[in-house]
Amino acid sequence: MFSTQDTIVAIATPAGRGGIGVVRISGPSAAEIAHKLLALRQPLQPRHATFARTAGDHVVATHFPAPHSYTGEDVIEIAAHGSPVVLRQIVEQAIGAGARLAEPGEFTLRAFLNGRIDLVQAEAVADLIDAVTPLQARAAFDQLEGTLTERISAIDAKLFDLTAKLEASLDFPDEGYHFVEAGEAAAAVRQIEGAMAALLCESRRGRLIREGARVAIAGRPNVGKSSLFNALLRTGRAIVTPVPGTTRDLVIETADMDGLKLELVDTAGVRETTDQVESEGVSRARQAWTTADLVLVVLDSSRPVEDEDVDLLRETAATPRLVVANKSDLRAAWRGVDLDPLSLAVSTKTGDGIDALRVKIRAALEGGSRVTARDTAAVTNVRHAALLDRAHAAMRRAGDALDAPGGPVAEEFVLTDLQDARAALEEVTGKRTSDDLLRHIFSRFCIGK
Ligand SMILES: Nc1nc2c(ncn2[C@@H]2O[C@H](COP(=O)(O)OP(=O)(O)OP(=O)(O)O)[C@@H](O)[C@H]2O)c(=O)[nH]1
Ligand SMILES: [Mg+2]
Repeated sequence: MFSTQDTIVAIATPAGRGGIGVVRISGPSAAEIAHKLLALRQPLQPRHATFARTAGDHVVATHFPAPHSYTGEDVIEIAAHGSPVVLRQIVEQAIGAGARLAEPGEFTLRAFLNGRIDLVQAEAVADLIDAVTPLQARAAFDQLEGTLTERISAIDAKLFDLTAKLEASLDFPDEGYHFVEAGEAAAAVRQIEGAMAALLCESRRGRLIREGARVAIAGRPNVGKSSLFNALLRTGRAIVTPVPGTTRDLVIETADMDGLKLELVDTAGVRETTDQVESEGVSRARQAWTTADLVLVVLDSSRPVEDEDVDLLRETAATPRLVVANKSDLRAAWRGVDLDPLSLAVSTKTGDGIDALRVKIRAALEGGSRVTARDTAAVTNVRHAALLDRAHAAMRRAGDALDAPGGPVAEEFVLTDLQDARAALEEVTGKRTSDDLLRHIFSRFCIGK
């Protein structure tokens, strides 16, 4: 279904005006099409920038001959002035000369189909483009470099070795476990299972890097939720007034907290109300807490604790949360209140405790495993995590079968599980794929990539 026989063209730079804009042509007729378009007297020199003219602009064209190009095919890149009109004209002329408009991600798809990169690397390209924090970009770049692929290949190599020995044993049905002892096989299975578990363990951290976390702010009216939201974002994004019930809708902003992408959600203060608008706001607030990775429960320490505060603490007790006692610049009205040990005093007015709160937020989200810029070769992608999970479960079944109390079960059964594990690993790197999967993965790319 995915043909690489034709030549594709697209604008590779973002939509809109810019200093320069690049049109990329890839495929067997790329050079020929460029020739017609640029009215060249001589062929373009490989990897040399050549000044040329199209019908409507002065351009610089570069030829990357196959296989040493992004797609592994003949590629011509034409850098023109960054005018959408001019760039569109060049694309139209290329189409007139025999090219076809590229689908989203088709250049990268071709790089994959031509064996330039594997599926993990192709997905990393999209992640790199979508990265909003330096840490996300770093994790994606590591995957693009093939670090994750290497770790998976190392596991797969051991699995292959074991599978081969067990398969060979099948040819000697009477003896059983001819080329590898059952005990030895069990040890190998456990070792592979351990390596997979280690990768999976990092996937929570990886997901945090890639997808970021949602942090919702909860509390009664006027405790300073919007003030805290603004303080954490260092902006005046949400409206703050002395009037209880100021915030009525969810206010959502993305923040970069030391490289961690946070989606911060300010919510309406919870209270019993007959106001239709406010009551809708309160129900949205509750919904936001339940879908958040972490809830910041804000209390006002300058006012005595009331039943409603206790209710709120009880309501959020089961969700991962941090209790924030705001307005520490005012005289404290609390005495002997039994608060969550994780609670923290802050003042959004003076900025007191805000940095300490940031540290606590990160620690709470990371759940013990520090997310650092080093060693980011983690599993960041849900697709990869799901497949590794499947492989891991299959290895556990194989291990249990080998360690069965009545003696190891026959090789055939163990082999089924090992093959299942291998199939899952091969789906991660794309050795095994389907058109549907590829279509799904590449549909998230932009055109021209
Ligand atoms: N002294 C003092 N006042 C604060 C502090 N934080 C917020 N305030 C004040 O408390 C009032 C309410 O602040 P908001 O941030 O609007 O409170 P909120 O929880 O978002 O209120 P609703 O949106 O009505 O639920 C405003 O007058 C703020 O200036 C603080 O740390 N110290
Ligand atoms: Mg508010």
